[in-house]
Amino acid sequence: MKKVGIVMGSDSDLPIIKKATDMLSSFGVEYEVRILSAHRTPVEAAEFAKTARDRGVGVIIAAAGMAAHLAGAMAANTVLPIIGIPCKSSNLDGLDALLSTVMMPTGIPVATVAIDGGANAALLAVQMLAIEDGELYDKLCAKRQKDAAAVLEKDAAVLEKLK
Ligand code: RP5
Repeated sequence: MKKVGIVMGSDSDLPIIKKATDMLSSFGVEYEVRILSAHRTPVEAAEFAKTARDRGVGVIIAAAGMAAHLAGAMAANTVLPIIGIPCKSSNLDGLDALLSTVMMPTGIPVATVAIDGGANAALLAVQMLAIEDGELYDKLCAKRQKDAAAVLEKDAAVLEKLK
């Protein structure tokens, strides 16, 4: 199975990435994690993207805050699918990173998840890998069913409580 490449712009993004790695681990999907910045280490970031496929990476998750160009920098250097996570910053609550990540020019797409959406980024990566992996597909279906059952359980509980 292909693995997931994960990059974050700073170690301050680690709590968001932890949500992604926890999710990937729950599916038994392997990943590699680096701290690389589009602005502070542009050469290394580009190299990471350029060599990702040769390392067995099938999809890249890139998390960054503020003027968040990391996902775009990944996309500029590989045709592997890129999932961008805009991270919340102290001043603009992540709107800065959201716009910087999502507003890519035609030809260089980035699939952008919600601000701080580490878990969904991982789920989307697993869904991409599951296109060619039946076992992974079945695991995704099982999780959907489990999550739905949990909501219906809460629904039944609240109905009982408010009778
Ligand atoms: C971005 O700037 C990083 O992704 C991080 O979200 C933000 C702040 O970085 P630090 O100043 O905490 O290193 O490049």
